[in-house]
Parts: sequence; C-alpha cells; structure tokens
Amino acid sequence: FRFTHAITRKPAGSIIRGLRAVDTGSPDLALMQAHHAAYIATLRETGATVIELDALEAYPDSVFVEDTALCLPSGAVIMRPGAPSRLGEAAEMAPHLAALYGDIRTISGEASFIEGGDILMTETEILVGRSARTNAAGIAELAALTADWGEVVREVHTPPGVLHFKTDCSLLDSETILSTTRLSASGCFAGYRVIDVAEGEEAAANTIRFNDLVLMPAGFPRTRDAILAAGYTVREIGNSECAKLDGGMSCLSLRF
Ligand code: CIR
Repeated sequence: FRFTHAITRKPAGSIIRGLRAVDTGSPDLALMQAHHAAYIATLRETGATVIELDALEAYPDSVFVEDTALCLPSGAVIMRPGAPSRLGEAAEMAPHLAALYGDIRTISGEASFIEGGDILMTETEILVGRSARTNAAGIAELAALTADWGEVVREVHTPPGVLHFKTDCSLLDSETILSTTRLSASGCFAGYRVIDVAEGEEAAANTIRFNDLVLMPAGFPRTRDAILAAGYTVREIGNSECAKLDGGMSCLSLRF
C-alpha cells in the first residue's frame, strides 16, 4: 500500500455508453470529471507522481484503468479483459507501462480472461477471484507468468452477481482487509484481520489504501466511522457517477 506512482485516464464523453449491470441512469460527465480531479488531487497529496492519460473515446469504460494491467515489483502484466468491448483497452495501456517497466508480460491465451478488478494483492500473495470477467485459464496464465518473479497466486471466488472480486474488498494494510460479509463469509481471508463494511453499505467495500490515506466513496458513514475507529486517515471522494457503471476507487488507477 506504499506507492510512488499511479496511472489514471481521463473519462471520455463516450462514458455514457459504459457497461453497467443495472441501468440507474447515465453518468454526468462534468460531475465525473470533478470527482476524478478530486481523486487525482488526493493521490498527489500523498507525494506520489500521478500520470493522467488522455481520454479514449473508442472505449467507454477506459477510465477504469485498473482492469487493463497488474503492476508488480518485478514487472507489469497486461491483462485480457473478459468484457469484449474492453479487450482493446489493454493494448492501449501497454506502451505506457513499457516506458516505466523493464519487464512487461502479457496474458495472451485465446481462452484466458482476467481483469485487474478481480485481483487483490497483499504483501504475501495475489488473490484472484473468478468472476464473469476472469476465468480459470486467465488465473493459471497469470500464475505461470509471474512464478519466476516469486509471486504466489491463489484462486478465490467473487460472490454471485458481483462484478469483480475487489468490488467487495480492499487491502487496508499488510494484515487488514475491508470486506463485505457476503465475501468474507467464504473464508477466503483466513489469517487476515477483516473489517466488515456496514450492512447496507456494500458499495463502500471498494476503497484504496494509498500511502497514508484510505480513499473511500462518499456516502457510507457507518463504514467510514469503522475505518476511522480502526485508526486510518480517511478521504471521502464523490463516486456517484462511476457507481452508475459499477466502478469505484480501485478501478480508477494503476498503483505501483
Ligand atoms: C465494467 O463493467 O467493466 C465497468 N463499467 C466498470 C469497471 C470497474 N472496474 C473495477 O472494478 N476494477
């Protein structure tokens, strides 16, 4: 959770056509831009360098850069998104990572699918949740590609009906995970300290610990108070527009 860099991408006007599980109305681009600017300013407040890539109109969901790659200490892995409309986003990210990393590897199996939103990295392992976007072949390929970097990949499950594994959980520090009870009940976080999000506030589970701050979506006071009570410094960021597209704090950046 200590980072020197983040990569973000400006939201495109085509965001109104972004993927969503349930249609609760189109996102408002101007409001999303304002939230995005607050998010970037907060990352910068911690001293990190934040890269802002230009909007990609051809890819409505491209603001959600997390799904395109996985940044590890030894190198970066380019993902293979399971959403057909998002497949091309990964290749758009590759040159930006190649400029920063010496070793870039790519998930390339025709039958392999994996999105960064399904991946939770802790200090000791990489948990990858199978989901509608991430399959066993994608997880196996990630494990094979990163084994010689010393990475340990563990396959877990995303709760039914939940977009990504990390929609429902976040790393708060080396031993602490914030999770919905529907996910932690599976037992996948045995050995970690788990803070449960308040009932009815499941959408608060996707936060990020970024250096000294926990960035969380605004509007979930009971979960915010639980995180504060555990001793973390919290910044609430407006997320109403990204939430219409099932997106949250982690989706908006690659962190390394
Ligand atoms: C999608 O369905 O792919 C986007 N509308 C939301 C992606 C959210 N990304 C993430 O949780 N990492």
